Amino acid sequence: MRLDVVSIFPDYLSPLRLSLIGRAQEKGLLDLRVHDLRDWTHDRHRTVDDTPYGGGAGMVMKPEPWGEALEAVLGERPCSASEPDAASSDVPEPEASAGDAPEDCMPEGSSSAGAAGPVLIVPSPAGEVFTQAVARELAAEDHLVFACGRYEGIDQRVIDWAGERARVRMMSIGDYVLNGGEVAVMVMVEAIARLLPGVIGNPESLDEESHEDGLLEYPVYTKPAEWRGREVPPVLLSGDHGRVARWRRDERLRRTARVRPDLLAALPEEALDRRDREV
Ligand code: 6GU
Repeated sequence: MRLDVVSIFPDYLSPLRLSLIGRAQEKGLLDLRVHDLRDWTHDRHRTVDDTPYGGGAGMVMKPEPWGEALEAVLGERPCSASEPDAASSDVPEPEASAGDAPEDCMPEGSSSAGAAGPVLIVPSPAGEVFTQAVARELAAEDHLVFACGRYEGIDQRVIDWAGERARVRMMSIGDYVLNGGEVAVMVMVEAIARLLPGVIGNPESLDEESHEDGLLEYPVYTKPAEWRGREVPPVLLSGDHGRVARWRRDERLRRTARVRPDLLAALPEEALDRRDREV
């Protein structure tokens, strides 16, 4: 998967070089590129903001640098030989003339069949809420571009213009306000990248996680069996896999009812059986 992030604080994104996401990049599962918006300014002060039309507090990000930045990262499609995909190396490919990009690499107008083009994600507290379901949708894409706004946001015309060359999604990570999109992008990239095949060592560990099936996860325990007078629930030491599974499901149901009754209420009818309803 190709990921581009445009920001006036590219260093903010450096934690993405660490840990599992960093390793995914080394393994070629992820091609993450962070760009400095100011590289697309042309004045001496590398200006990216200006006062809002109509007045009011704060500053608005100017459209010109964003237009050039997005032209560069949305247009620059990984359709030549740039995608690290070992499995496809034995598939015969029509000879690609190195250097000149084929015209079907541009997502303009009627894009070629199959290639849906990049998704542009604009982090904003005014966006739709980023959920595990959205993370799953985005994990199926080939190319995501994140446009990090600061100040009061980006001139709306940039978003409208981008909508003609990419699928655009304004995304919020929750009902609170951050100073800019960078931290939200870190959150989204981590949530998306861990769903890509090969990023997480044991993919079964994804199945019963909170927010995958609408229930929160069960509490977990490890050795020692007694710690500071507190014992591990005996059922977990019983070796009875059926009882363990039932206990874990009960704990998930109880925990969800206690801390997130909204999630329980949103479950489809068939998600709970008669036994579940007795908990
Ligand atoms: Cl994506 N951006 C900002 N600035 N604030 C937020 C947010 C995003 N999501 C929640 N709050």
